[in-house]
Amino acid sequence: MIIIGEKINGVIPATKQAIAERDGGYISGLAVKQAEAGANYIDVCAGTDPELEVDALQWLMGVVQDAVELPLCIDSPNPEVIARVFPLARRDGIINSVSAEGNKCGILYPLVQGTAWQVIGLTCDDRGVPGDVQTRVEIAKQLVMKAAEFGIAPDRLHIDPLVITLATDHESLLKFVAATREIKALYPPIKITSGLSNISFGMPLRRVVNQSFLTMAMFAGMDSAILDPCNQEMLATLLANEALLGRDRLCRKFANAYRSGRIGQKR
Ligand code: THG
Repeated sequence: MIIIGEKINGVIPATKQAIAERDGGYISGLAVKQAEAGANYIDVCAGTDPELEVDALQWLMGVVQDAVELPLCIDSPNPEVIARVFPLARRDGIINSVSAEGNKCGILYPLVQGTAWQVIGLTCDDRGVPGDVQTRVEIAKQLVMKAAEFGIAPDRLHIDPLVITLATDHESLLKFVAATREIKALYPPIKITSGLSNISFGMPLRRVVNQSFLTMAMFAGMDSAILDPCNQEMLATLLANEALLGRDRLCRKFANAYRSGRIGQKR
């Protein structure tokens, strides 16, 4: 599993405050903690007003890249913002995200043409987030075909089938799983990704629901996830799932994570 660490996001109140105050120590601490917990990429999302976003993201990218060797996952709903901050990235990372909305692909795919950058593609378009499986698969096809025009092969794409809150659609997980399986059947090298927290909005015991979602999504073929690797229960579930899915010979990674205190510590 590819872990994209989510902690440097202005939706988290403490991170928002650190961004507003340009508290570099706090942000670099989050980057280091996520790297130590096993993150493969560090998501950076300013979550500020559009006019402040470029400045904030540029600052975040500098702080994170000075603190850790990991590549970034540049997270903004605004493709122009991503294009402006993109030159500051010091190593090939992930663009989060394109979708079939507006001209997002037309702005962002050319940036990564001829590089090793990867791209997250959301299955939504100008009509919004589809509630059904078939429209999501159709949008994924569009994103793949458009990527091919820029020489971007499916193995560089992470499709995010945009899980809907379970409280508003009781078949949300089932649809996510069906979309995942169909998209992977069409394009075996493609990656499927997801945030973990949307599923449980409005429910009690969100952590339990999120971990169950992680387990079922991994079983269905999810390859990467945007999550908090410092959440030890979540990380333990993820590593247990890896072992159960046959990706951890002799359970060595699981045992090492336990022995080194990355999982199983009392909080
Ligand atoms: N798909 C894609 N990108 C995304 C999302 C997605 N980017 C933003 C978001 N969804 C994923 N990022 C976050 C960041 C923080 C939180 C949730 C989603 C959050 N964190 C809490 C905290 O850190 O305090 C709790 C974390 C925990 O304990 O597990 O709320 O869906 N492509």
